[in-house]
Amino acid sequence: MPIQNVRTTPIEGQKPGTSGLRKKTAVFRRPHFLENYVQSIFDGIGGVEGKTLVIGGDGRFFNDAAIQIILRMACANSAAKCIVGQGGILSTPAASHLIRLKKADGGLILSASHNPGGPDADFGLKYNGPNGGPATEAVTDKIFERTKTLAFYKIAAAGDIDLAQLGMHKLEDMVIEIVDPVADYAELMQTIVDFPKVRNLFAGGFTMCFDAMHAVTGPYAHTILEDMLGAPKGTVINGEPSPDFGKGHPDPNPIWAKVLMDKMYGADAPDFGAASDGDGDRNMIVGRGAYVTPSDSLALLTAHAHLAPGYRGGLSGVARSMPTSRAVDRVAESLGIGCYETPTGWKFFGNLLDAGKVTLCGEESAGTGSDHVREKDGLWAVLLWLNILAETGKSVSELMADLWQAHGRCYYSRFDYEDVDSGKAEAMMDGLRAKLNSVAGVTIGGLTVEAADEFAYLDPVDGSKSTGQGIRIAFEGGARAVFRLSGTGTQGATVRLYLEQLETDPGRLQEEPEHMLADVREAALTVSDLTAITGRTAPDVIT
Ligand code: VG1
Ligand code: CO
Repeated sequence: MPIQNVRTTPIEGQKPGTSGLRKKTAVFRRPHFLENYVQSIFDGIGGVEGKTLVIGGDGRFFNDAAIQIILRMACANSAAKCIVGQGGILSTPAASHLIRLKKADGGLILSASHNPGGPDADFGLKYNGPNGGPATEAVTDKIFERTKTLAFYKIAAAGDIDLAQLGMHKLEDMVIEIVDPVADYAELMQTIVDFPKVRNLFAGGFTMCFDAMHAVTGPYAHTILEDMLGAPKGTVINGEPSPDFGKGHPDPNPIWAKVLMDKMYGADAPDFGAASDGDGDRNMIVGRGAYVTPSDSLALLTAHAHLAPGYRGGLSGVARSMPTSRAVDRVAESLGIGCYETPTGWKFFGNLLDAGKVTLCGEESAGTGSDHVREKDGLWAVLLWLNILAETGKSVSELMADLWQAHGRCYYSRFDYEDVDSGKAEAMMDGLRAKLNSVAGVTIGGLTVEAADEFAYLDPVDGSKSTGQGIRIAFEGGARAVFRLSGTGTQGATVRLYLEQLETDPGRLQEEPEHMLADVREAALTVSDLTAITGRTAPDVIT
């Protein structure tokens, strides 16, 4: 077999972040960069000899070329089989499902998620384990350690595989199966959501706009929403995946999904709007004139999931990432089910899901999911919403008003300060850290600090501990500010400031979030000295 053992040297900076390794595309295309990282993954998981891997990505620039390299390397490392989405396409949740369905040993997902794509933009790669979920920290640590000692990588000297051709292919001894990226996923959705009910909803004239943002969910949404559920053609917009996402920023939030927002707040707004991100794991939900924060969406889905066939028996428990608002905690309490608080990043939900401790989980960053896969799942969340809208006959804003009446409303907002000098961002976090022990009881800008700490997580399933997961400051009266540094950026540091204020007064449930969060924002800026230390007077993005 024409296997080459290529001599290489360790490349710095190959430490996986919140969700795999993300870098500028140009960095990924440097000599040996991708190859080193792939070999480190293979070595870090104990080799791939005889194993089956699922491979696919969000279709961004370099997706196909990178897949060809990965296939040649899997072959040279004696993998038995690779299952690849046609055209190299697999949404992140669909890849997770395929790993589980085909009982594969793991998968490689090529994506930088909501980051822009193109030769001058971002690329990413992550490894998911046999449960279909992102590698745990123990595994990513091993991969990173390997990147520091790597001396050789193995690659087969072979030509390209035609990724457009469905069916079985061979690369030396390795089998490559090219599969329809949508079919199995669509089938799974039908076991969870009441398709006939949602079809009736659309047949009755219910209108919707789904913005695929030129990213991977286009084909999934066309098939499921328009072909299977009978939503009129044109319901899905920007449904053709493109390597640079139509030069857009495929991040489903009110800033980047402005076209959809304008539609939903305009005169002829459809009944329901939704969007998904680059790799299809995020979702944005918006009703007619009613944006739903991801934290509230998680709470709403928790309250009503039993209306969908997949969750008829109720939920075993729920989990949210630490910065996600505590709205879901209040719903969980009323349902009498467990509620877990984990660090940011989907990898921390895997053990809870595997152990059956939780059924639903979510993050403030537009991620919601359940035990049907081991990734967050954008289109699934949209379908579950549709099921709930169909069952209740209520509008999005009516559902939200009911939820707030019953549980109070957690006003919520996230401020992102992007491309901050890393040293300054660290200095701000250090400054906060130094105050943690002395700040309780102190009144800042009218709010009194109740408790402050740096979040650490003890995994209740495997006992592993993750420290340094964000600084949280709780104030009396139900306000909270959380500070973290992003682990997905590719340039400088991104400071995330998460603000929350609980309101239970029935007369104050329809206020402007900006107004309701003014005090906690001031307190957070004061206690952190953010403006003085980073030089930033305003966030780049508010969601
Ligand atoms: C961000 C979000 C986090 C999410 C992660 C990956 O991480 O805050 O909630 O899990 O992106 O999502 P960070 O470290 O930048 O805050 V995705 O859709 O980019 O895979
Ligand atoms: Co994503």
